[in-house]
Amino acid sequence: MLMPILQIHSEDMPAYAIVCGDPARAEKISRKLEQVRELAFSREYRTFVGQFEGVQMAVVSHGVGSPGAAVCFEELIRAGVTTLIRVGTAGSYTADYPAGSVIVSTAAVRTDGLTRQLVPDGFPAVADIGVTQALIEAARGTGSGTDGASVASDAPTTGATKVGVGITVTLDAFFTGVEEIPHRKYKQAGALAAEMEIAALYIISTLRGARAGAIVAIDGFADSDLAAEYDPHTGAVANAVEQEINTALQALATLARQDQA
Ligand code: R1X
Repeated sequence: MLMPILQIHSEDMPAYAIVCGDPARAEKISRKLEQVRELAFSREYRTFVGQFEGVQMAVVSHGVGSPGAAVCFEELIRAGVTTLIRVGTAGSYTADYPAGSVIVSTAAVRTDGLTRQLVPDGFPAVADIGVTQALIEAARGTGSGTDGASVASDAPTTGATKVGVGITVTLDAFFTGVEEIPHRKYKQAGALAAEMEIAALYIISTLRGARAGAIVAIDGFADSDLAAEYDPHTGAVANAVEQEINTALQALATLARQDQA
């Protein structure tokens, strides 16, 4: 069956998918796969399939923001994907996790408009516990590891990359207007970072019976003046992105092997 917006056929789709915002990043991730094929590049949605450690998986870009990303998540699940991991970027709420860190998102605060049109207020946007555990273990190097960047399981860092685990906030507005976004309250309440798509991923996965998790590379501070200070194009951020990609690939392969056991 042809998915009308992603322009992919369900017959070509594996059960496992990495999703990311940037089509260029999808292409970069796809280079880590074997027997890779590009299935479609429709709007912001670029789809590759291939194998990682013998596991057939897809890599798909979903663009910026929850409504567009939701289209991607819905069509992937309709096409037969059952496990999704988002690899993204986010702004940090804490100096404990500066640019160059990575955070595994256990749940997302739903400040977006999209999920309000899908489920009632108060319904939680939560990650799948198995996917989250696989991400944490891969990030901390207790999994089998994809490269030399892993460290001991009790260490909170991976090479130069600090690994946090906790709640993230999903926003719609990237650049602010005249309304205040209550970053201080999210931070005081314990959220670690803010981004723009995880709530959509978790709500749609829960609604449709798929499982999902997310890992984000920190590329700045969420409550700083973005126009003046935001520079995601640093070596530290690139290193964290590389780390989260390897972590997600490893976690997805581990989950697939667990499913087959
Ligand atoms: O999720 C956010 C969005 O997709 C984080 O980065 C993008 C904006 O640059």
